Amino acid sequence: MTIPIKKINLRKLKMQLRNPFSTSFGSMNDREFFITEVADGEGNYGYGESVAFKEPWYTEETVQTNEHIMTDFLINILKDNNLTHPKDVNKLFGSIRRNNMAKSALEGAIWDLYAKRKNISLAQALGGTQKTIDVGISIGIKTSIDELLNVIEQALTDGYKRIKIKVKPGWDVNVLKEVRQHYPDIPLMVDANSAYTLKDLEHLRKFDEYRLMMIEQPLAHDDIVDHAKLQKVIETPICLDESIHSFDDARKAIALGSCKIINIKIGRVGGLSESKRIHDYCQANNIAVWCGGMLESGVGRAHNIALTSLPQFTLPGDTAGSANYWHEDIVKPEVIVQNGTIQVPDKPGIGYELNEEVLEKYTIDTKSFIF
Ligand code: OSB
Ligand code: MG
Repeated sequence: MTIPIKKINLRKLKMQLRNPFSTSFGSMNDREFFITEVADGEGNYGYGESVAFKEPWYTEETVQTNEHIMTDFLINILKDNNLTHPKDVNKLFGSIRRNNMAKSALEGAIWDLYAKRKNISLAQALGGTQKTIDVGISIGIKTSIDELLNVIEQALTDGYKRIKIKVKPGWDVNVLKEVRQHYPDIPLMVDANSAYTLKDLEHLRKFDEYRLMMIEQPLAHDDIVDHAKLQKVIETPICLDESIHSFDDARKAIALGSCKIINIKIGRVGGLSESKRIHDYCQANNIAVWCGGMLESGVGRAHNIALTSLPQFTLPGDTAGSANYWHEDIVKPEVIVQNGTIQVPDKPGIGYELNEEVLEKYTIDTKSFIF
């Protein structure tokens, strides 16, 4: 049965973060993004979220390129097609190179619509099995180690199952030493967002002493060769984030031994279908996966939760609760973390309602496409 697409709304939002978020590449105070809404003309609405930042420092995509690619290319492609299953959207978008976050924003809304039309949860539509998911928290670079220790203390009190701290040259082993002095046994990992090169190899070996669950993306954003060299000489498992944009990227990285763990971000790999393909391959090849985050609103967060219900998501992800990011979230109920876990919703689709009042408050632009 075809999925009728009668109307697409692109709603641009701007929301202030509760706390600035700093990484090795820069700092963010607010988020701009699109909520995509796909209507079937029969009373069902599917929702997605674009996750690119304003600046192209995580990947090359931006809020503006997302808008350009969706409005000038992807929506036209959807206009002319009779889709029967959301797994076919990525193939349909195949004539457009990369721009995975733009693709994912629309594909995600179609997955939600598909699940709602079938009256099943998005998790169920994807083949998810876990009823609750374990989550950790990603803590940005702070102005002092004391400040970082306070944030870690709060995160542990809140029950998060693992602590990820961002590192960069000058804010790494010195910080780890203090953190381990205070918390010798907590599940701890670091994310470098490509801040090092193989010239830092001896320095990176020093991380081994701190018994980290993993080191995320230590080397270049587009590398899998140097990471393989590094993994041979360090104990700490390497997790790739920025380097993985597709199933084939994952397959090649695993073949080379560039990582032992993969951070799957739905937007970075072009959608839920590609995320699931990577998941299935990792499951068959004994590579642990977890779900990364892009400081999403509740809609993107709901997609992350549904994906994480798949069985190979055995490590806690970065899907922290709404309150970690926002004064108020655009979904009802907000995403709640209890004892470091989130309940996977069993309502149809993403399983969260849009909070129209909050949505309206943060909307700065809306464009409609009627088919
Ligand atoms: O590398 O995972 C990353 C945030 C912005 C850009 C890149 C990353 C991150 C995070 C935060 O680590 C994840 C989140 O809490 O959503
Ligand atoms: Mg990362």
